[in-house]
Amino acid sequence: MKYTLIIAAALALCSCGGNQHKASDPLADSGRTARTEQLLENLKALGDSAVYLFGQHDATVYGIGWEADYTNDSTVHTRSDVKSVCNDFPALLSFDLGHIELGDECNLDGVPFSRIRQEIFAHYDRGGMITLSWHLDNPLSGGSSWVADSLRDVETHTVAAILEGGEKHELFLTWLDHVADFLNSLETPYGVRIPILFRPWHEHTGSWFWWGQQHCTAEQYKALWQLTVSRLKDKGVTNALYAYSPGTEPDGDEARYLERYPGDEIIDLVGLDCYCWAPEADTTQIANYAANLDRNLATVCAIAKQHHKAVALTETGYEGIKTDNWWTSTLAPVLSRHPVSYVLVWRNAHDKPGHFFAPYPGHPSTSDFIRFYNAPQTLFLRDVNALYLQ
Ligand code: BMA
Repeated sequence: MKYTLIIAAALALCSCGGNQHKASDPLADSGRTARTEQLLENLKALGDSAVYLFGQHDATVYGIGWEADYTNDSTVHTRSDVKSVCNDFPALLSFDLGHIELGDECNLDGVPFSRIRQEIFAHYDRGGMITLSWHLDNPLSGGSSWVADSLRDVETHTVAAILEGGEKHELFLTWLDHVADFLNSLETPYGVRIPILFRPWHEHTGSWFWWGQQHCTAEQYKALWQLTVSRLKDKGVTNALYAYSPGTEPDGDEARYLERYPGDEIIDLVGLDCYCWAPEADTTQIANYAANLDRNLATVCAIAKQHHKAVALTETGYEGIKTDNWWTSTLAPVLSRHPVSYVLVWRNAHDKPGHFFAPYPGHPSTSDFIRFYNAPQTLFLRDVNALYLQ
């Protein structure tokens, strides 16, 4: 059944319909690589099918009770909590570029960028898909992505300061160039630039990040996107798709969802970040999450259709997964009503107790997660590999 649905989806996730291991990496008319455009087509096709990819942030670099040995290359892509539970990797891996702008060796969660690059190569070689977020620091205050109350006045001026004419514009261009260098460095030994879904400036409908709702105008936010995409393009980036992923603040309202939408010429995928934070299996809060997710996904999927965009649940999860059957009783039923291309859960932090979003061996939701894994609709890495074998 699972494979019938997969074949019905008729996809090859990152392949260009032929042998991906060839030296040439042709450009499409859009100026991006043909493989990057193909990834977009595949994501759209997934949206038209009943199946969706499962992904996790930082899945292969650490989990509950372990952290990869970053000094040992042979440990690349060998472990993840998801694999320990269901003997398969997520089809989609997500990593974060926060602190690449500073020229740091490691990202904000302590993962070396060199390791992230290796994980990306390994996952691509295995037929998986990669997305990158960017929790960058504040170029004006020197603080993090998160707004500090004591610096509120500065934070509120940051987007204006990095746009053209602003006092931090030149600095910010160098920050974008670090991102461009990283994306351009994702070239395989056989000359292929690995297609990436880049997802900066996320959850901007809330105000916890310095690019959030209360810290810039809609015009400034859109200009920030324009600047980002045009600078990366000028720097030769040909392997990036761009995802727009607000939080749930639009609350199902199309106009609010689109208030800061940078435009069809910039965005490839529309999404939504929506979390379940219920303490100790609070059934009312879990039901509220499901209703909230349902309402917001309906809007995002409608917008995707109108604008001919791919669509995904770009971040979700129940922190601590405090009910045993959350996967098949809460998440899957909502997803079955909305044609998303993927669902991504956030990280299993090794150094922040209780901050995890996928089960690990011994966690009470493992058997439910295995049911979710076996469901016909969910695609993990092996399912995606099966597509290559067609
Ligand atoms: C957040 C939390 C933080 C983390 C950040 C970037 O949602 O998980 O602990 O630093 O994402 O990964």
